[in-house]
Amino acid sequence: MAVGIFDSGLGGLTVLEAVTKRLPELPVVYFGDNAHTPYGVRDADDIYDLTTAGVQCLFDQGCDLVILACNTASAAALRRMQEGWVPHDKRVLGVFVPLIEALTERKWGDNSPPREVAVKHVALFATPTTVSSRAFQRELAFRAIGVDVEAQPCAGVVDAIEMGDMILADALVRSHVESLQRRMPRPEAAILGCTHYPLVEEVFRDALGPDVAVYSQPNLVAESLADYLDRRPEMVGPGAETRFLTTGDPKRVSSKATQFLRRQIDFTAAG
Ligand code: DGN
Repeated sequence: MAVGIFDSGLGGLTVLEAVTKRLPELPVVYFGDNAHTPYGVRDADDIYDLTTAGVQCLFDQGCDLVILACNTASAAALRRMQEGWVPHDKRVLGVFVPLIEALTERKWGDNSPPREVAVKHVALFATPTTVSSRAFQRELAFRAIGVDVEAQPCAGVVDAIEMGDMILADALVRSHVESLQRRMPRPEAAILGCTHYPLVEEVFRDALGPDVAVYSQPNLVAESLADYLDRRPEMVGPGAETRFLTTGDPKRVSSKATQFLRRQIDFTAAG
């Protein structure tokens, strides 16, 4: 039994890298819906249909636990999937909660009432769909009070990364940071609320300056997963193999993934 990692494209590879580093013995199947990326401009029903199709494919591959390593899919589809679609013997988890828990210094499953936290001004960078869902603000409101969140929809960044145009991605990130700083000049923390953004994390850090604490998902998700599996060892079986599936052209997707991760990655067609 393996853990499934789902993304609309290549961004979830940043989570996969952190997971395989933290849990080298874990068998993992990665699913990239590259034929339909980007999700950030699609409507919620469309994202729900695409996400359930991808997660079903991972269930069919023997994954009983699937991580939606895509904030856009988590924002638009996760709650609906958990409420009416996920079978009782399977789990689908999103990527917001580990990040919000780190920001609010809470442990997984701590359901005590919201409380004052040290960080008061938070910048959120995410896709237009994630920003308009207000899902991060909702999760934050469960755990913390008095936090002011200024959200910047980062149009175009995912597309530029998926095209491999890192010069364009760099320019777009800097202009989105500038635009946010006009509304919130001095955030104490910044959330990178899209799994593609760790690929341009250094640009965010550079544009935000040294005084802003940057919260990025891969390591936080890997740590939460390790903790979760510690308590539920029956959810995974032996074998450290990692497999990569895509709805796109496997040759083209493999070459981009190899370029991003700087190691050979071989995708096969999702059946
Ligand atoms: N990596 C996805 C996310 O975390 O939102 C990007 C979604 C997209 O396809 N735009």
